[in-house]
Amino acid sequence: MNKNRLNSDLISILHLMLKIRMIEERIADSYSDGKMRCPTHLSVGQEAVPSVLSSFLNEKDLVVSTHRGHAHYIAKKGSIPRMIAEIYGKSTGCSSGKGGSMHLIDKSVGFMGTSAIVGNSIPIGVGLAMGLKLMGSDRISVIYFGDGATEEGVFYESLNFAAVRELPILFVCENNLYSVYSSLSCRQPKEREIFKVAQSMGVNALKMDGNDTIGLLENLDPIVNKIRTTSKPSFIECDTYRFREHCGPNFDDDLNYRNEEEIKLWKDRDPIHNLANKLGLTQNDIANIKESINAEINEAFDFAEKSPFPDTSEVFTGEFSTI
Ligand SMILES: Cc1ncc(C[n+]2csc(CCOP(=O)(O)OP(=O)(O)O)c2C)c(N)n1
Ligand SMILES: [Mg+2]
Repeated sequence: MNKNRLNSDLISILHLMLKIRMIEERIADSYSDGKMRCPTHLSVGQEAVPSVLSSFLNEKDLVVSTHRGHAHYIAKKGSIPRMIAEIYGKSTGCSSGKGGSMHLIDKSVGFMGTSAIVGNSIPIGVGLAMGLKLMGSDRISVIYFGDGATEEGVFYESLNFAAVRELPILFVCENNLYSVYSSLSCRQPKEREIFKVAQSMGVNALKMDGNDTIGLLENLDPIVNKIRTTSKPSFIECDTYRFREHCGPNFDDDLNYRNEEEIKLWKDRDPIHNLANKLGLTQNDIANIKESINAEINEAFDFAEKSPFPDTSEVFTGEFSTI
């Protein structure tokens, strides 16, 4: 990639990472107002992977995600006012106010949904890829999931099916080392690596530093290209870390399930600060970018606050199943 292209891509990625972080921090700051009545899982600290990946996806590519899906939704260009309205339970929300933070969908940009059931969106992303393949398109399906989801049976079935049917899928495992308060080291054999499980099942799989924006940008380009041209799946395991509590707007480090040294190590690896430093941006430059993003966030929250709640007549509409 030439240097100018690299720099302009990195500025856009920094902008997107900042936007995701600022939106989530505004959610955290406003949560105690009591107007967002759904559980919310923030991705603060984990912005790099979806932000970089967005450079290689277009509107027609399909994405599914998890309970921790705000960053994935925003990076796929899902409507921000409609996401905030969804978290406020308003009828203008992207799921008509009935899903909340863990059930985001914006089909107009190929964001096909998130789910509160760990591992549940993996087979949905595989089915979407099968549809794309049958249509003979070069679109791809991206499936985001956490390290905890790799402990679900459906993860193995889905990988096997994707490998044997040669489906155009990018499996993205965001390994933040924890499932709720349980560390990976007490849930999976210490010497086993997640990406090697995918490799052993016949899927092209690599491990990456999920906080190294430049490394991600260089590595993801050929991987996404390969999926489009060969229509075969690839798997990436990206190490990363959430800065806030598992679920909610606060910090849960007082519970001592993560030690101080580890938290500090990952805070030093903050993808936003590190990229801003590498690009030589001053505090003033960052303040200017933040100002433009703030206006957009204010509008989104204003839209959500002013929107109506769904009417009771809508209780049984738009659901997967009705009685
Ligand atoms: C099938 C199922 N089992 C358990 C839960 C409870 N649960 C909610 S989030 C979560 C952690 C999942 O960890 P991971 O996949 O690593 O995602 P992360 O929260 O770290 O982003 C668990 C166990 C659930 N929602 N669904
Ligand atoms: Mg995890």
